[in-house]
Amino acid sequence: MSEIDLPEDHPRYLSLLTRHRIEAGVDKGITSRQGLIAEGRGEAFDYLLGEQTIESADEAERAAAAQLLLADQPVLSVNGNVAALVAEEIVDLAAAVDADIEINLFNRTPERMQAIESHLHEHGAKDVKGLTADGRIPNLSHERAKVDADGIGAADVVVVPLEDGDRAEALKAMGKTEIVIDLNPLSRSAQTASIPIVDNIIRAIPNMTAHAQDLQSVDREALETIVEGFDPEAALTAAEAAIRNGELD
Ligand code: PTJ
Repeated sequence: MSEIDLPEDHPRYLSLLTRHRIEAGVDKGITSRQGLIAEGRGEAFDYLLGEQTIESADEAERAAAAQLLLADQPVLSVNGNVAALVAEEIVDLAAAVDADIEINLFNRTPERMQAIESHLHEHGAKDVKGLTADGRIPNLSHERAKVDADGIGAADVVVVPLEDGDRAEALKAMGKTEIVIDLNPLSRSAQTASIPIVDNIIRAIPNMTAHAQDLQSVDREALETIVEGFDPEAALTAAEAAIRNGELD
């Protein structure tokens, strides 16, 4: 038995664990109520994918790990859904690729920023960025424009999970390489990404960490070959085909 009082081999385990974590996130002041709606939308796509990491997503996760290992200053961006779902897993990925963790919220309030910072600390994070907010993403009018100048502001590679596309577009315009995690292959952020990962974040982040650990001792040239060999268009097409044509049991 585990966090949700269900055996891990139960067929609905991951889906129920996800719901439980999101609900707990709302209770703890981490996740916004809109986050519940976002989770529902994600679940529908995941259901159509068979609640599994499809081959093209695994390839994207490997390319993302290689890209993060190549980066000078990678940052993992965390919102209220990400913090609730994968706090510990984000800390592990940050350690595996030597990345910073930065909180960036659509519904930004000091209370939620503090609650998420504490939650990440409870799950092992040492330094959490985002609260200084001394930088701005140009041409973005809402709260998501607020970044740390030495965090997302200075990053060359940013992991952008679970959000709609205007910040993704603005970050791209700043010349940053984006890795997007989103179960909707048609979302603007997935379409904007250099590496779109169409997978549930609850599976994607641990798999990226596992790939990063496998690739730890690989030389730069081989890492570059993995990144260059990745085709974002093909990954999105494969994900959309899996969703549209998936055979449900
Ligand atoms: O915490 P805040 O204030 O920054 O707000 C965060 C939310 C998620 C509420 C905000 O970013 C939002 O409204 O996002 P959207 O526009 O609903 O987009 C969320 C995207 O993430 C949708 O395309 C969903 O399909 C997708 N998604 C939801 N849950 C998951 C997911 N993708 C991967 N894994 C999930 N578990």
